Amino acid sequence: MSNYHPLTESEAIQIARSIAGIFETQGELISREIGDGNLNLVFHVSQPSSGRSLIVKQALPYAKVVGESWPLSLDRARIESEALLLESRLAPGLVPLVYHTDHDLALTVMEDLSSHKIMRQGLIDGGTYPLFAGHISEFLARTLFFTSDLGMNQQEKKTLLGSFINPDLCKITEDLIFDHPYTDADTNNFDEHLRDDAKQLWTDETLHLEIALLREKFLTHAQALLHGDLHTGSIFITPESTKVIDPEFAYFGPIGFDIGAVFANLLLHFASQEHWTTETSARSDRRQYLLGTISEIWTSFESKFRALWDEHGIDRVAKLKSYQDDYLKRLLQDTIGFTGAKMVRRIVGLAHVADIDRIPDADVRAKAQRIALEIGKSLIKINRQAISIEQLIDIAEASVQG
Ligand code: SR1
Ligand code: MG
Repeated sequence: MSNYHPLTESEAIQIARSIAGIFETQGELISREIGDGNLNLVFHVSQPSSGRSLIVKQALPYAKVVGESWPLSLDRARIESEALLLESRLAPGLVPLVYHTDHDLALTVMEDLSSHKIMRQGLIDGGTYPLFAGHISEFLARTLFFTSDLGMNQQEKKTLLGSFINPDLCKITEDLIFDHPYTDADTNNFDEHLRDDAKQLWTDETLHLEIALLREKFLTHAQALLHGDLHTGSIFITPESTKVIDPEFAYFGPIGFDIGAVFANLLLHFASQEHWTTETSARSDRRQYLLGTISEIWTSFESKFRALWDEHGIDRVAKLKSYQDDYLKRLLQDTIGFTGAKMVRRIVGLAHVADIDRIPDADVRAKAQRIALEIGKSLIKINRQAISIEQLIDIAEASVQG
């Protein structure tokens, strides 16, 4: 019989107190529910007298953003904690430490990263993160390579895949990214000034074909264990440090989906510069910084992934240089397609991004939204022809010229 119930703040304190080695025995603990995401409760538990703190994250049995009418499996909390533990082995220092898990209560107790900022907010505040490209490319290359058939025993991979069957959370992605934006769905959510733009999405058959192909990849291509929701709200950051959080959407899927999530959110921020940077040359510099970061992430990811393959590749058949080249070309194409799909959904679909939604002036917001839509649609349309990351950069640059 499950012991599950949503925690109160005082229960969060009790659980936090039971974790050895964090708090001093004497000294009051304070708990605050700080969850601002779409799905979970997040308690920040601190001890003012010692300055110590931790996070208790608990899954709710429904999507908080919609309400109890949208039930969600609590198993995602187990998936999240197991993904965090695996990622911390594969990419040490790039995820929060896990102190304790309780699958019945669907909770994970973990390191408090309040010294960091959520990257989306950091970017909105004008932050620059010179080490980010190196950190995230390391995270991506190592977690994705070592859970793929290239870097992991293929029978063990099949067994591991069984622990990351994540139907409810995959369904959210299948619907909200690869279906609803392309039809007049009830869940869609867009400013009325975008109605004609949305209608175009609903009737564009060229786009629909590419989305169907990307959706098929998401449904069937169990290439590696993905984070599954790697937007800039799933990254805690400082100029020196990067920590990837929230892998509750983890499942075995196409590698390009994770890389595309990072690129899409950098490009959404690129589009939002219509508002956040007003002076023309500063705006152009900021945009070059974002595009430079994307370029560096791809280049570093590719060279790290190739180096891991050369050093740790487990498969004789996969040693062929021409196979490696072909695999990386397909990863780039998938990345570009998923980048586009993840941009479009944030403009017309259910869940948006603060970078754009917080633009107060409707005309400026509309301009940013249309830049994002244009980039997104173009990337989706060219994905299968792409041979270089420069094509993504050119499309982004063209969207703000003239
Ligand atoms: C109902 S959940 C909406 C979105 O929030 C998450 O962060 C995922 O991106 C999901 O699609
Ligand atoms: Mg999340």
